[in-house]
Amino acid sequence: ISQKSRSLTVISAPFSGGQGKPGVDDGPQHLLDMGLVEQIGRLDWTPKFAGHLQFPAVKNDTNIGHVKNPRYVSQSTKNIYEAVKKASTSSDFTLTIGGDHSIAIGTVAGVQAAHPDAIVLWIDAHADLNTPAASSSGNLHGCPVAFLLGADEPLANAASKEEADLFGWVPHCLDDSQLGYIGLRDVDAFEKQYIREHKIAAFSMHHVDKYGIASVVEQAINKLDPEHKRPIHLSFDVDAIDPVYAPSTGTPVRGGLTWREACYLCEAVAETGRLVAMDLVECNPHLEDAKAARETIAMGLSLVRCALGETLL
Ligand code: HAR
Ligand code: MN
Ligand code: MN
Ligand code: MN
Repeated sequence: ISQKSRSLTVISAPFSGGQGKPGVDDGPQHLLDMGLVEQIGRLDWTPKFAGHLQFPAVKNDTNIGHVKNPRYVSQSTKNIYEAVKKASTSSDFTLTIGGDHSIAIGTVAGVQAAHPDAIVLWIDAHADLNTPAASSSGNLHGCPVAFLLGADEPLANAASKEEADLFGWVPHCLDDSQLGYIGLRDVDAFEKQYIREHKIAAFSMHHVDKYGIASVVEQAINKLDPEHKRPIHLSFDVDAIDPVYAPSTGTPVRGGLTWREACYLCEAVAETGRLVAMDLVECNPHLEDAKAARETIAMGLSLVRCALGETLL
């Protein structure tokens, strides 16, 4: 199927409040500086850069229980939700560049608003499925999937009902059967139990070793969408990739996808012709040295190009 001149909106979400390391908010600018929009324009897409979303600071954003930056994350991801909903309704493809993975609270909910039947492929070393109560770190980038599935409870130890319901606006838009993981290798006990009990399609690095990446992508898509007709949202956390290739990220875990496995995954999804949205998150150019940062950003750019069909003949 020709993808000639399909419209694509690039949304920048320079947000770092879902975790503790500054610099991940500078990921979008580095991706843009290294040529993101020009590279997309050379493929069969017409990109439009929608600008950097703004995330006004929240005063007195004290922890609720052990949950960090709760008001800031709620408000910012709501902005992202509105922007992604608008873009997904009006253009063929929405690319959101982060930022930490908490931004996916907004991107997934926004894409689901336009494409309620879309399946979500969550490519990550982590499951990001902790409820705020189950999270041991209190970092909300470890929680987006719990909000989207509706596994979350009102926040414990809140001073008021309004505060307890800070994430009550997040639509429970994902069904267990709409979500598939690839690349997992650092999953908390609560998350493992949830994945088992809810029979979520989850392919860890063990499965990538055992079956190979081509089979894993095929198995994941077959399980979520046996009739091969549903739109696909790819939420790609760069820490799914081995730190050898993507070192500048906040929570690196050894034993990840190789450069080619990561690109292959994106190519295979592109090949379906049904990809409608992609997130690229957790590139932190302020971590490691300048060379490592450049390599990480270059990896991210390759993923985007592969997902947009660059290597398909
Ligand atoms: N599971 C851990 C937590 O909840 C670590 C999460 C790290 N998350 C990301 N995004 N880097 O995938 O804190
Ligand atoms: Mn993640
Ligand atoms: Mn991760
Ligand atoms: Mn909820």
